[in-house]
Amino acid sequence: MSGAGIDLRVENRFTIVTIALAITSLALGGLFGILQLLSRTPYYPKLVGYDTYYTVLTAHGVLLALVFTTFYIMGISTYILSRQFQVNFDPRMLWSSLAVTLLGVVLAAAAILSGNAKVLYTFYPPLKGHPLFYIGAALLIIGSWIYMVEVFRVYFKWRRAHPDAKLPVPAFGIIATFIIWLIATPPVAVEVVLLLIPMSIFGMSVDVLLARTLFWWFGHPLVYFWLLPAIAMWYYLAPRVLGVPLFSETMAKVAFVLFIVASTPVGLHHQFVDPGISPVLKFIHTIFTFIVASPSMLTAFNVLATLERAGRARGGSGLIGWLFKLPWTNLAFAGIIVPFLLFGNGGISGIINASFQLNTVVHNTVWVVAHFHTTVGGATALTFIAVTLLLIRELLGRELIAPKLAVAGIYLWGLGQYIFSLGYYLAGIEGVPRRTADLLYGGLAPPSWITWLQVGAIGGMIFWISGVILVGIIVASALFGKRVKVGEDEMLLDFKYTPVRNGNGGAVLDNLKLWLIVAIMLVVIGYLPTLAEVLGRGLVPAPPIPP
Ligand code: HAS
Repeated sequence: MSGAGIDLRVENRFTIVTIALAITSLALGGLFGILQLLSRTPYYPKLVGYDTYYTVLTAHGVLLALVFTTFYIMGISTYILSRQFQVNFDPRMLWSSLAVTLLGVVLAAAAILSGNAKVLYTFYPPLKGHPLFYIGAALLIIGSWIYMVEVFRVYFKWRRAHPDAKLPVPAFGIIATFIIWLIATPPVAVEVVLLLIPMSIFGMSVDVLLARTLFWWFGHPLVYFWLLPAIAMWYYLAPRVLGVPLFSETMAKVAFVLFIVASTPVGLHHQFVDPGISPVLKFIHTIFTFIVASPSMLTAFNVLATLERAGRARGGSGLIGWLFKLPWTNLAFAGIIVPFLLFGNGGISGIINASFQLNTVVHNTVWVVAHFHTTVGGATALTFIAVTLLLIRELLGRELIAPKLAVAGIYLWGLGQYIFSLGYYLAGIEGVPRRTADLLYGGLAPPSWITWLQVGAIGGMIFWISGVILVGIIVASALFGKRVKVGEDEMLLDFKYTPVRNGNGGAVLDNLKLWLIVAIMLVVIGYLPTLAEVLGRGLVPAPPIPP
């Protein structure tokens, strides 16, 4: 198996193994998802008890938000960059990064599944889990760093060979993803290694505000680590499926640059109600939050304009006539448009989350659960699933066993998430709390809570069924699909790129070192005063509490 020149067998094998691990995490995480959804919905079957609920919720969040995404991004980044740059990855770096990451996942999963880490995927202290959970988390980060170093080595090797070439958009998105990872991950490593591992082993007391501030320094840019590979694939796949160029490659790169520079100094928007941090600093992070929302809106425009260009090229006319000319039954198109529309849903609720006053209404309610199921569970996860369906044919050389059912599964996922999010947005506005096993409150819960939670559960069951269908098709096709030889001209995901000379404006956009420096400066503006304030008030360590 090679792609357009160099021998890609190692990269292909790594992509197959990591995406197989990602899909396994998706399946397990999804199983925990339906267990908790039904158990927490009033008058639905209690499949798990209150105590197990928090183990199941921790497993669901860790397996999907952290494990599924990390493995998938390692795999698809290797696939994309090796083809775009025609540069081989170092097998020792690939497999050692996977080994360390996998060891971390196994240790954390052992702690969770044994019921000794009911700390949820944000592992806020003073809740204390088993040391293996935190050691596992640290290894997952270290494994991702090993991989990140290799990504940058491959990029610089390509850049040295092509100093004046334009950086292609998909590769730009992947490199931007890891620049954000480079800026975002040190604080959570400090939190886990210097605070939480000593807390879990020696019972050390931990300043909760400091730990949360370090976590959210990492926690929001984490969402763009999840989002950018999906957006990079929208930008690449849409033109290939539709037969028209992307509306604006420059706009795509401006969006990635804005993600790089503004994704990190925003974490206080997760801490609007935290005491001990001044409103001025929270307001500064709010400004950066609205800045970092803008590249998503550029993406909205860029993708929609590309769709319109394609619809009109196919004979569409009038204000919306072009919509009906788009290939809605095409698997690759469905795999772009449904995640994109889900991101419209989740992104707009993110804007509401980020509005200081509105956040006090929605914070810690199931509104936020609707927000992140349509973002990471919609835009990201569904794009990753759709691309996996395409890779089965193009990388594994197997036909999908039920391609039409796969397309239906993608639309069903979208329908289910829209119904789920409707129920949970409206329940959230009414104050229904998240991360809570019993929502009846001994019969005191308002009737409207019950109605909207049950609407959410119907949507959740629909999108869980679509997940079973899609994962089932992925596994069955990978194992039993009819073998097929896919010609290079048939490939949608060949990511082939022949270097072309950059224009002046393009050279500025491609100057990633410049954007890294700007990003670091903005992080200093956002976090130096924040840490000074948190540390300056005198630490208030809280003794650990076993969950
Ligand atoms: Fe978020 C909480 C704010 C994007 C994930 N977010 C979370 C959590 C997760 C998460 C996992 O300000 C929970 C963390 C926890 O456990 O506590 N988020 C934002 C903002 C954005 C945003 C402003 N989030 C994401 C993405 C995620 C993600 C992306 C995963 C991939 N988020 C917050 C805030 C909180 C939060 C607060 C804390 C809440 C609290 O109090 O706890 C922005 O980046 C969003 C920008 C996007 C847009 C949409 C662009 C539209 C597009 C398509 C348009 C489609 C059209 C077609 C026009 C502005 C690209 C029509 C279709 C329609 C349906 C309109």
